[in-house]
Amino acid sequence: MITLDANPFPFAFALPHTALVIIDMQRDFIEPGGFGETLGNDVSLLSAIVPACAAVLAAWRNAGGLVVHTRESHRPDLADCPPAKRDRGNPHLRIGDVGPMGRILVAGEPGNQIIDALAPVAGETVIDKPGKGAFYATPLHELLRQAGVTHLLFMGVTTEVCVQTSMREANDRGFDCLLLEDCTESYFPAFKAAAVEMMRAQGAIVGWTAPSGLLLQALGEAAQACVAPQG
Ligand code: C5J
Repeated sequence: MITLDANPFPFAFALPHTALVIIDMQRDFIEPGGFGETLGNDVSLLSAIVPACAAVLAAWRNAGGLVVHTRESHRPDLADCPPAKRDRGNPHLRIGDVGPMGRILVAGEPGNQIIDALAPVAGETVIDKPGKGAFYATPLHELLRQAGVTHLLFMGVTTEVCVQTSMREANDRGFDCLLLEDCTESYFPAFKAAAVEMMRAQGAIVGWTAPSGLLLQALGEAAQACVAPQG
């Protein structure tokens, strides 16, 4: 077992039964010219977490942990994008419109790809999700169940939208969830702070939170223990 001195109390997990879930680290949200910017947001806030996410991903891969990436993405005919979603806000480009990185939030378009620094490697699962939650209209629950996963570590964007929705969905499905605080971001810093607080409040009502340094340290110690000579 690995135990992190998390908030509001320690979070213990077994590596073979835990997945790292990386929410929507796709060009549409992180890079200029995508969905995030068309909604009027400063995308540089989100790109600032990429180094911390990359360090966790590298350590988790090194430990042999299961990795799941998600992308917020719609079919080219937008049959899975209801007007209740497409008509929101006042963006200069809506979902499905052609922008500098191809059609906004449409599967297969350049903007829909996960950023190079966190690109999936062979064997990692990529879930295309039409909603904000990673479980809605996707095979994720069944996939995790078949893999014997009981615990989830979350990172990605945005904290109060797709990350929080996915954590709430996961919690309702019986998974113990931890959010890596410095590996998630919002276009609105106050919303990130509030989301982190509300998820771990009331005795981790949605889940735990911890800085990624604690996970990196624990994974390093676990690796050391594996190579240390038996006394
Ligand atoms: C948003 C997301 N913010 N991935 N999507 O629309 O959080």
